[in-house]
Amino acid sequence: MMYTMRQSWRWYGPSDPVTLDKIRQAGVTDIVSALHHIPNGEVWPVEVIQKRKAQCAEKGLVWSVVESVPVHEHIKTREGEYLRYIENYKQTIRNLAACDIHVITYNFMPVLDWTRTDLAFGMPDGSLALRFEKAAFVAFDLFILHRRGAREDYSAEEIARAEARYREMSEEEVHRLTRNMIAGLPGSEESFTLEQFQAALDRYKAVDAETLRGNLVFFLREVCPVCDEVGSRMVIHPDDPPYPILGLPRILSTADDFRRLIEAVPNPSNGLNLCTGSFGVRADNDLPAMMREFGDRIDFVHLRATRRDAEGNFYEANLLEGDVPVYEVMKAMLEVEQRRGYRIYLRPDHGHQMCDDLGRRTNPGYSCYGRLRSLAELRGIEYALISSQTEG
Ligand code: DNO
Repeated sequence: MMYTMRQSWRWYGPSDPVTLDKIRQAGVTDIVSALHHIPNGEVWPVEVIQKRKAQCAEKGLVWSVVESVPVHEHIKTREGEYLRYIENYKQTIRNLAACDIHVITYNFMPVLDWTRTDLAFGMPDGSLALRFEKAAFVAFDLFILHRRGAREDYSAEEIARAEARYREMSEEEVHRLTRNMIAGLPGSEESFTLEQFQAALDRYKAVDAETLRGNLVFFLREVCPVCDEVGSRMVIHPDDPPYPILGLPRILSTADDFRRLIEAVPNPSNGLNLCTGSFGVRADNDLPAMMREFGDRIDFVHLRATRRDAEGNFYEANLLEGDVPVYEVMKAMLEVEQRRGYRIYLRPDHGHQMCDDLGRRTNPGYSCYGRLRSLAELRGIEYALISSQTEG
């Protein structure tokens, strides 16, 4: 059986409880990783990249996708030493290319990378999922963080619901919620105290969505020519969740956002990481259509399914039971791959904590069994798609 997708797996490095020996047994060929110990904004030296590559190669795996080279906050707000950080970013791109790593994931979300209120939401089958609960989130914003001006962002009904939710929280739950919000989920690289967090939010006072978009365009106009030269591609990860939170601007939540980005920066290296779970939280994102429209620029896909409700809550569902039309996305992806003659890197994302991973330390969303389950399902879909093509 020839698979078209390049099966990959996120590995957080030597401290990841899901080791390379286990990943090898998942049957993937490629590793998605990052040098998490290097501070945001600094250059990734060739020797350090090579060392990580060698660790993977020893187990027969290839480190081929970076997730992420973080974009320093000063680049997002265009202040302080942002020009130096951009030069450093360019050097990192060159160094990665010298080590044959050409797909670079990044995001342009202010302050926080991805956000969840609950990291252990009980599913009916006994496994645990990640969840974003609107009322808990608003309760955090209004009654724990006491963010300045927060009340203006919510309706009277949302405030009442959050107040009731807050009143029923135990001290322990308040503590846990606070940690989930500001202590940094895996990969986000930054964590805060409540005071630091408010200060970080304040730095975006004068940065509205159009300013932030302009800053992203400025950044890409600087780094994309370097990528074009060394044959690499920057793939932007969408906002998660895909709407404004905490008064912060958002600029990559819809198909139109990406359309605007490639109009402003048409370089071939300006690419997209199609994260179906993030985009899929919005009912107005047509994921198979996005795969078809932007396919030429999609080198990396995160396949996971979220399930949303009318109140604005969502949780990470079993892959085939969420709002994401996984079969149609895979079908569109296969068409894109065949047209381009390119095998897209795909990784299972945010699995449930289940089976032997329950009760063990796992990086939230990055359990072993949950992701294995998703990967097996993805393979099955592709296997069936390819088999039915050759039948016809
Ligand atoms: C969460 C991840 C994100 C992603 C970054 C990319 O699980 O998908 O943290 O890695 O946003 O820069």
